[in-house]
Amino acid sequence: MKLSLVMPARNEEGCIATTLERFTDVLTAHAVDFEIVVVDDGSTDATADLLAAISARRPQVVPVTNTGRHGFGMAIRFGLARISGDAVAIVMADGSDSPEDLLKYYAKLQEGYDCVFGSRFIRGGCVVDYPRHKLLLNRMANAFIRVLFGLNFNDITNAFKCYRREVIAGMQPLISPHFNLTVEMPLKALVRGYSYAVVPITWTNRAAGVSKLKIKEMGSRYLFIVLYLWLEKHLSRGDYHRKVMAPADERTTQINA
Ligand SMILES: Nc1nc2c(ncn2[C@@H]2O[C@H](COP(=O)(O)OP(=O)(O)O)[C@@H](O)[C@H]2O)c(=O)[nH]1
Ligand SMILES: [Mg+2]
Repeated sequence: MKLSLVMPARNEEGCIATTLERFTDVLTAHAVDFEIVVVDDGSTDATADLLAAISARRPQVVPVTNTGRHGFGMAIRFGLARISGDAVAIVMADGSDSPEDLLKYYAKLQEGYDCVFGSRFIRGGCVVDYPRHKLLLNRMANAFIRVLFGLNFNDITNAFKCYRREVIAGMQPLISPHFNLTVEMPLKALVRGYSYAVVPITWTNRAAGVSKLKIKEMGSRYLFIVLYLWLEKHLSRGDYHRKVMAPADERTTQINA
């Protein structure tokens, strides 16, 4: 099974080389067939030059430039339309996510799950250096989502998750342009009936560069996407459920078109 990583990167000159080395080293050492689609959209620092140099040395690294509208969600969607793998993991460029955790995801996929989600907030998981105000908001948002959707899973808002290719096809059309895509993807997969496994993961705050998440601007957008999926779950009468969707092949062709 080939694994594609989609990695959004904006002004990550301080982190991108180390992140790519860590992932390529660990995945290569474990004989995983993989590619890393790195989506630069509008970096004004040396990110693009670094990506060109790294991909010349490491052929699994595939840099692409988002020529359309910018934004975290737009960049990931641009990358998703360009993967060649059987499954995809969304991975941050700032080094927050761990390649060892990705190996756990890969193992779970091989057990047959449609999606694999990590949690930083279950036994065995942890956060290192998580900003305090963000942690508080994160826990409140996740508690809200859990109650609204009746979930046991408690880390919907983290982007680092893994999906089979058919699930990405079944999620279309993705509509979030910003960080709210991190909530749209897993909630949509759940509402549309795909299976998932949960594994404990570690998250480490970036060692260089600055966070681009602006919580004030994002609050209403997160709420919008949560309520949209709540409406789909309760009012759409299963119209978008995996069982009534077109065959996966057809949908994959559509997103690649
Ligand atoms: N392509 C792209 N990547 C972005 C954008 N905003 C953030 N990122 C990337 O998304 C990841 C997470 O962003 P980050 O600023 O670390 O957010 P935080 O960890 O939530 O504070 C990093 O890899 C960023 O480079 C964007 O507008 N476009
Ligand atoms: Mg970060």
